[in-house]
Amino acid sequence: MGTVEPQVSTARDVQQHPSMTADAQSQVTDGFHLVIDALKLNGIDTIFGLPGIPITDLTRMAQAAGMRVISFRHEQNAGYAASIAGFLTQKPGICLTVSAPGFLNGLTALANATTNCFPMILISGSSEREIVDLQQGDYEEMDQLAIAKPLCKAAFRVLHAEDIGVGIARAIRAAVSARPGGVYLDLPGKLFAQTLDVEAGRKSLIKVVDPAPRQIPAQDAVQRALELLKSAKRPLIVLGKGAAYAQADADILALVERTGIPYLPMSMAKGLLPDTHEQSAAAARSYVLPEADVVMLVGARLNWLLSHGKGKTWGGKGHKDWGGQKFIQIDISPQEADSNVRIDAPLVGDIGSCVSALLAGIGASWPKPPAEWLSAVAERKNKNIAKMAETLASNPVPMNFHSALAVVRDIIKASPDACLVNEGANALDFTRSIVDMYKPRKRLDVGTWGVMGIGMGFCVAAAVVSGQQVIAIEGDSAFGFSGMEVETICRYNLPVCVVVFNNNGIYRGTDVNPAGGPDVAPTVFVKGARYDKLMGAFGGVGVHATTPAELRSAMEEAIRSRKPTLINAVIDETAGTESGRITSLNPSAKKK
Ligand code: FYN
Ligand code: ADP
Ligand code: MG
Repeated sequence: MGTVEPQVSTARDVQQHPSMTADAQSQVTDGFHLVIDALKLNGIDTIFGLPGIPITDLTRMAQAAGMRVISFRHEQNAGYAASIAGFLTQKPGICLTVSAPGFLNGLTALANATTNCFPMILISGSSEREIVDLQQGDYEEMDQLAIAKPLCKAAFRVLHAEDIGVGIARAIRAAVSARPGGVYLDLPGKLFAQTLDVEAGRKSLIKVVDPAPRQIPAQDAVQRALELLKSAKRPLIVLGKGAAYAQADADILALVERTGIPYLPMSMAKGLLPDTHEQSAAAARSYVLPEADVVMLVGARLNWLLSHGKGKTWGGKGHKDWGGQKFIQIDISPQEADSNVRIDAPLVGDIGSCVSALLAGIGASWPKPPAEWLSAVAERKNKNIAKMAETLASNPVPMNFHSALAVVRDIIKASPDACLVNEGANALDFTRSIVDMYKPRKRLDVGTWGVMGIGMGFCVAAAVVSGQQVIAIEGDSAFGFSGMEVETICRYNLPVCVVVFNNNGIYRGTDVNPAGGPDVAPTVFVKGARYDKLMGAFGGVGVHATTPAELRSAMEEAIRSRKPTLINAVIDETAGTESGRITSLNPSAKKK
């Protein structure tokens, strides 16, 4: 426990203390107020949620107590918002839901947060324990704690008001310490009305001291990593979203620049160093992975996104064969190493501490990688960039992903502080490789699971947390998962510009029903849908754009006005491949 004494105050102090929200007359506080006071005491000032039994009053009282309460139309979107707020701030994002169905709606986001290492706390009200446990059929009956457990880092339930402080403290520590993740906190409806003497209540709260303690790497592990790195002829650094999360931006930049090693940013690590950095090997991905001899992973896992560190992508002969690389892996989780291939130099600790320990060992005179390696990477990269520039310069009719994204690329270049939210299949993959990012933690996307539906939740949270302009590039299918939240965006008047890349369907809009019946193919939507009118319905700005010029002026106007805007960008319905760049993950039928 921390060393800071909980503030003990007299009844008179309590009456004068603006942050203590108890009923001053009766000198009692209750479960509602203790939850709010515990969150505020820990610097948590925003709740993403959806009111209903039994937490409606909690949302009202939180707002009355000066918290920002952002109310959504579906809990999943509130959950995604909370999780990305956690990623952006290193504080657990709070999602608040009602019981059973509301809880389940939030649970997908909680599981996604855990998978992505985003710190988040899902707080759900729950029904009467006695009835739930005897399965007697209560209103919204469900054993939520048991269901949440396998999907999060930790799950807690608070039954007594005097334990709220401990419950919130444990939830915060679990969410942000070591590898961050999702935490579930179950608050039965009966808890909220329980009363406690104000002073006893105050004393029961905990201000968590050092919630995410630094984890200093062992010196021998640092030496091992440095020696391996020094022996490399063709070194490569892979930066993952753990590196972005760590907020060790200056040291990571120094590590890359002082070693002179080419680096590959994972999707959400784009912009950690500007994508235009001369050491970026993003445009030579398929060259550097198999060719590198020593790879240093910084907050990136060798999961499917890195082809599990083996197979053809890494120069292995068959899909299970390892390439010849040796790996250094910097990670806060001591269990991550060897999960897919051998890690020769695991470096366990928080990224800030690990990188600064490496920098201390590297000093000022670290030899640059061999010139042949650097020039081979540069040659590949420049060839790919030139090829890309050619594609982006063409202006086909109808507009395609490339000509539309050439516009987005310019817009982000001109507004590097804007957050870019991105989901879809082709809309995701093309945006990732075409739109350069210039600043850390500005690209927010589908992450480890490739989940669809993060779009509007991420937009709301990014705008609320950063106050900056948000631009979302959405496939028309992806947008559908959270589209109703454009009302939320309008309600809070957030500076969000949503661009829907509308090609009439999932992947593309041209599939036909093989059976010839009246139903359209499963991947096809209403042709020529006007998503812009959805935004108009709630008072935002809707624009129908069929050319890059129209798209450009609509985006520029959205940024200038900071008004909620939705641009229906009409894309060639034949453009787009099945699942974008991960077509190969589709099992192919043996029987045709
Ligand atoms: C990258 N590339 C570039 C640039 N950046 N070329 C020119 N200029 C620039 N700036 C090149 C890069 O070298 C690759 O070419 C190619 O563009 C693609 O780069 P990317 O996106 O980095 O690499 P790739 O192979 O697609 O990465 C694999 C992946 C990625 C699995 C990490 O596909 C990914 O993050 N996918 C997420 C998919 C997802 O979640 N989908 C949602 C579900 S969709 P080569 O080097 O020539 O290969 C449901 O169906
Ligand atoms: P990407 O998908 O970008 O490759 P991953 O989500 O797979 O990134 O990997 C992120 C890794 O970063 C996880 O293994 C996680 O344990 C680690 N991580 C997260 N935060 C920190 C931190 N502060 N210090 C060290 N490692 C971290
Ligand atoms: Mg589509």
